[in-house]
Amino acid sequence: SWNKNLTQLLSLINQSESKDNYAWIMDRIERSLWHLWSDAVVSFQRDKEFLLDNKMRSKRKILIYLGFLSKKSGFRIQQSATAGGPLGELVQWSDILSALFTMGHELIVTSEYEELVGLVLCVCVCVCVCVIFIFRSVFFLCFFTSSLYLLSFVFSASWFVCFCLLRIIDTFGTEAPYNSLTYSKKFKNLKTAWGGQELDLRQFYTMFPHSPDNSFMGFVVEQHLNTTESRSIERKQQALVYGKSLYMWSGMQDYLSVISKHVEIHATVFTNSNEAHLLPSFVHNHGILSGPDLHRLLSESKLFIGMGFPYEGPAPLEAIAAGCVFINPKFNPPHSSLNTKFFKGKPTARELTSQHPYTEHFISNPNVFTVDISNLKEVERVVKQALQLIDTNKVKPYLPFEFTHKGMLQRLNAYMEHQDFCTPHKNIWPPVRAVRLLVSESGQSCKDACWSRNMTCEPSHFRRINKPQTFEHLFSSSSSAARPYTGEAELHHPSVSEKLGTCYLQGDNLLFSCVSRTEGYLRVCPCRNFLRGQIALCPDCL
Ligand code: U2F
Repeated sequence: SWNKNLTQLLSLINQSESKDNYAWIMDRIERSLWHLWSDAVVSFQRDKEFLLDNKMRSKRKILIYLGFLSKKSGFRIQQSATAGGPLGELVQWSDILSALFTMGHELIVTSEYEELVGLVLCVCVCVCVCVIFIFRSVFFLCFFTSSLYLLSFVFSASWFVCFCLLRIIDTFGTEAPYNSLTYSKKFKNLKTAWGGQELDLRQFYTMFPHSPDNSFMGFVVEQHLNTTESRSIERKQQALVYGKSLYMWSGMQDYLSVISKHVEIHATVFTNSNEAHLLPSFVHNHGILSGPDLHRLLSESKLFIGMGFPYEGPAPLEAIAAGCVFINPKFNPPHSSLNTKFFKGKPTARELTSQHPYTEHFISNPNVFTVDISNLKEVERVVKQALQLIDTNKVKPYLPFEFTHKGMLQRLNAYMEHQDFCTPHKNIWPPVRAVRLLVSESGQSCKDACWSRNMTCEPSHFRRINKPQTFEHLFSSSSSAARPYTGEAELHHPSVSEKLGTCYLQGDNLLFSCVSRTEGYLRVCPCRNFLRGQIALCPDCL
């Protein structure tokens, strides 16, 4: 059944040896956000929407390991939370804990390695003894891929049993060539400390729906003010700059000066007492604010100004939900692990066309303007246009459903109920009826091919369609269709070569990929439709 007892959740976290490191997380869970989880459940029950027949939902034992919060990791995430350090991950961890707890699962939370060893051994013994009954009711959530090496050591003999139970929270995502050890060994630039795990790519859960190959976990966008309250706040001729650390401001003087001709510039940047003079003189700095204060400031502002970093954080969604227009710096050429230090060593070559690709592609005008910030004329034009749209009430606060409490509960519940990486052939999800086969253009990825027909690539069906019959069905007139080449381990298979019309099956299950593409090849793609505002799910997925 659903669990609305906040005290129980907090005491569960409090039992952890390194509980001091959970202060920011506890604060987010405790303050106004908690009642919103309960409201989301009530609203689902009232509307009799999906899943709420409790008999249908299974209660699981979930071990949650937040390795980065351990004392030994030395990352000091909690300590830097009020000094401009990364908060995005803390946001997501708080929300995952809240959502799983609300859903009524039994949680064990730890971030200390020694504690983990005991817990995992205990769980693995159960798994080995009662594998058939237990594996579907145990669910591991492990943070950050490097922790996996530690875990594999702990699991030892039980590793193969436990492997399919892992869920990895992986902010920026993992792509097939980095995930496969054999393939990544072939190319020097594919070997990374975070890759080579050889899991099903959907066992990696990302912050945004970066790629259909991984599962989109997401988080909840915080909204402090109810609509009546926020309507009564008067929007001033002001902009808030997105950058809570001083180093993010380097080289931004000219860009911000142009904007400051039209609006007053505000900031929430952490500075030591001797650093305040490093900010441009026209900036009103509030220092790092608490969630509610930040949201009030957003509701009073018209623009939220990106400066290129941090990449893909929660703040632009909060600003857009508060009614600001987000000025999103465009990247040309796009930033990726091939050309940007921040992404070096991350197991993905995904290209960011702007600071915040989700807002660029899924939200866009009038809430978001993606602009080349080195082109000051263009910046000024866009700022004027955005201000005019706000002043004429043409910009409405917007929050995609997938970032609401209900959206996250719906998604996570579907994953918990349906994703099965232990016997994936038996429990194929989404069901076959949700999927359509499509042949891409030459050199096009399945992600793009499906998207061009208003669908998303569905990687869970690659294995099922990787058969000669698929080609016979798709290319009944082609002579080579009946005899596709097998055993070819290339990222773009299953596919057809444009010149020769030769058909290829994928020879390595670990290389199935929605995002891969090669000039001269037409990809064979499983695509599915999706719910409005919830790309991870489809009508038949619930
Ligand atoms: C992203 O992490 P960040 O922490 O840099 O992401 P932000 O978008 O700046 O903000 C995270 C939260 O911090 C809050 C704000 C957001 O919910 O409301 N906050 C605040 O409480 N007080 C303030 O004064 C300012 C912000 C991303 F999420 C990570 O995954 C990446 O690793 C990182 C680097 O790209 O960027």
